Amino acid sequence: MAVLTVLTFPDERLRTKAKPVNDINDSIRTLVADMFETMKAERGVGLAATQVNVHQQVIVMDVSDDQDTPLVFINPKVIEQRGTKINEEGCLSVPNNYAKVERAEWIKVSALNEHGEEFTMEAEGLLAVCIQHEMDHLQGKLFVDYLSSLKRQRIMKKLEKEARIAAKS
Ligand code: K1U
Ligand code: ZN
Repeated sequence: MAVLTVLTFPDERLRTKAKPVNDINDSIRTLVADMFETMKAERGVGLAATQVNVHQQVIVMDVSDDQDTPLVFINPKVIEQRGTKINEEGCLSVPNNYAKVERAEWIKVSALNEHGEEFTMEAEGLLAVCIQHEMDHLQGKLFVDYLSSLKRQRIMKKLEKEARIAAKS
């Protein structure tokens, strides 16, 4: 297993639309294992393949308190949704920045797991937020896109400055 590099906003590769996976094979299962390793190393609760520069519709997640409930969503689709709720969000691709985002409060998702089996899942709370956030990544969308242009520019300048400082040291 390997810890992969997570792309950071405003990297244009984060804007790539992921393609559906048409063959769930060992290379997809290796990607899934590496994504879990990366998510844990970065102390996240979710990760989309887009964030590690792989443009296929693969998401890993574990929102459980004990980090013992891994979830894999391949080619996910929201098939029902209800209500709206505003929640604080973070993102491993927008490090150390948090903002309030409005999303559906309850969703029903269908997807394939790493064995190619179809499942549906109902979600609310952090799980629902995280699924919607990760599905946005697969469409090339980031939580900062829900903010005002001024707030997004501020975050972008701050992260670009941090990247310049890191490159010098
Ligand atoms: O970068 C990512 O897509 C992962 C992201 C998922 C997410 C969590 C919560 C709200 C929206 C999106 C994170 O893991 S953010 C960091 C985190 O570990 C965390 C955030 C909120 C609650 C618990 C953990
Ligand atoms: Zn994210």
